[in-house]
Amino acid sequence: MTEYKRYLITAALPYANGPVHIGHLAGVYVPADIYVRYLRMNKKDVLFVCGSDEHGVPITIKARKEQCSPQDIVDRYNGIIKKSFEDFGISFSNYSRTSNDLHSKISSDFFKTLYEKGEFVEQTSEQYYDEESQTFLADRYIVGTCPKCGAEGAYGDQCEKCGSSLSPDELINPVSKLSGAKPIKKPTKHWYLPLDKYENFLRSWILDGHKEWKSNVYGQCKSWLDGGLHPRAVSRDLDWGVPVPVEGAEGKVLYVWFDAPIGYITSTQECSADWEKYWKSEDTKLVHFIGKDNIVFHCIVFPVMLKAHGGYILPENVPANEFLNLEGDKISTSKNWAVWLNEYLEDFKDQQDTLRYVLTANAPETKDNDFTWKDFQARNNNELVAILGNFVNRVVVLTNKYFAGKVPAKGNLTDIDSQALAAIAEAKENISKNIENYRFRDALKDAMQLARVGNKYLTETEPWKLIKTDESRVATILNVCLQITANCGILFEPFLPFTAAKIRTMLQIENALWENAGDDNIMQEGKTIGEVALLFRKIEDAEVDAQVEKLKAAKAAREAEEAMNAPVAAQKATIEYDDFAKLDIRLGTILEAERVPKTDKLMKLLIDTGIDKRTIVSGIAEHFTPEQCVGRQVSVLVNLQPRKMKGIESQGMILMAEDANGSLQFVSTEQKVKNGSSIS
Ligand code: B3M
Ligand code: ZN
Repeated sequence: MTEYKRYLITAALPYANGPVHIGHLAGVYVPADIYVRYLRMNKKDVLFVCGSDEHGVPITIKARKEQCSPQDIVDRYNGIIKKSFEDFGISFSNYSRTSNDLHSKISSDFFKTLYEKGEFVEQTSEQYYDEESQTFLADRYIVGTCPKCGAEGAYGDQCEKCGSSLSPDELINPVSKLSGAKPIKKPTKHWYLPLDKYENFLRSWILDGHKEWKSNVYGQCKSWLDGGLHPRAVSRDLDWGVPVPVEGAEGKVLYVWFDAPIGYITSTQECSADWEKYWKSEDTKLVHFIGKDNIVFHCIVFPVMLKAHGGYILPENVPANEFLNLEGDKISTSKNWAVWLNEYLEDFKDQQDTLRYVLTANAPETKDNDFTWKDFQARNNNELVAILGNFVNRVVVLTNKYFAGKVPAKGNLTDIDSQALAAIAEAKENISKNIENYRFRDALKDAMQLARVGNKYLTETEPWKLIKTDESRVATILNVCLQITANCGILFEPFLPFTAAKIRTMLQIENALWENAGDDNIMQEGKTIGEVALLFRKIEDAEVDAQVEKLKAAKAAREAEEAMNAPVAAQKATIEYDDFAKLDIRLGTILEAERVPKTDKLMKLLIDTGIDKRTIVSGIAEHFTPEQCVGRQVSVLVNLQPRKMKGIESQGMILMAEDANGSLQFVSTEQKVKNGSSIS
């Protein structure tokens, strides 16, 4: 690895509009933390900065929904996020927030510098405006049909379905997210960063200079560049954000994607008086850990900002990951389909490393991957418990039992011993190489391979059978095992810091320096070890089943909430009284109900209308079972022209309440009413 004097590692600033979930962890924070821990273990000078991204429309939308201020929202989630990162062992040097004063000043000054250098293009253009709520509809305040994939509900800045980034003008049938109204166009002035002017610089910096970047990252940059760059607005008409620091910009703030990456600089300034060295000196290696939806901002927009400003270094690498799905579906904060870190930490106390392990072993490094609770359980029980945990436990217990907790003599090594010991140096070398190349999944496999070798060696040599007859052979075996265990206590540190620390405590190893690993005589004869401690516990079926149920329940609750809040259909055109008077609506009781064969939707009902008993076919079979229908009173439109459905004549129609989601409910009277009573 090229020698750098210092390292500045950034992890994407999470939006403070919800807790952090496993998708964020797998994509950004776990790999970044592995990398940083590895660098620190190699005695590198490292700053690892992050913070909450507290501006932008997702936050103001959430505040509006909860009828509180944006500041309330970011205070709440910044607290939750910060604490859960700490508890999970993400070892930031500093965790800042973009709503603090220092950040306001730094991002404002940054803008001013570009402004004074004449780097912006000022332009007045027609933008969508909601007359009802008197606001311009930036980014997520406007929704419509995606022009690329046709999905409904695409946002003004991005379609979550196909991932395309969009501008509000591209949306088909745009509506205001605030009022549901059709927006009008109104002129407004904004400042644009002319990315197109920097195309040559970007081409030579990325396409020629960074062919080693991950292919997903390089490929996205190339397609942006080949598609042609355009000036990008860096201001918005909003009242939440850093005010645009120039005259004539009242009511305008910096675009969240302008101030957020500057948050990395703020966070660095907060934790180091030497911050300039980290940002301005060519012998610093700057690496941005992000998810794939942030590639354009970190590889194109922010570098152009830094370049236009002057004096700053550029990222050496941007190892973006793909997405992690959950139980086969896309993780979604808005649909409440996620495993939230703060909840995981409550449900699985002291099991941070199990999640770290699963997310790394299954990291979406080269393609989207799926997290399932069954896989989580299997990896915990079959890998962590059965291999690493089992091995370490047996070694510590046997050493305490046979040798009173003292490292026994190595003695004469046979082939099988030497082979097992050889795995130590090999593991160290492979892990180092893979971590340095951002292949954390492979690196973890290499570490696990060492535990596997140890576990297999112990099983094959069976010291418990030899102890009565050949104590010196048992000494050799346990000495070899202790060397492997000790190395696990160091080599697992970047991945499983809680577990590695426990191993080191058991073996009384003081520090976790990378230079100490790879040694097959790290545990010297006569050294005392400590008591055994539990590394991993088995996870039961009931626990993971409960998690799947919890997921489904959370999603259903959100759907119900959305349906409750969805705008109701507009009133229909006015009718004459006579039109209404023609309808004959009666209360009736469902006597019998059965599904119509070979259909999903239709239910055949026999109804006592008070007038007669008649058959009505109704499209309610997806919502109710026949048992739920029988005995219910319903309103029946009795004088509707009879109609044949699937060969059955339906003599009327039952009336039900239908919400925005299309879910149906019986409309019932407070008390039973005589069948045949009319509704008028
Ligand atoms: N908050 C987007 C995200 O969470 C954004 C990252 C900012 S990094 C400067 O996906
Ligand atoms: Zn789309």
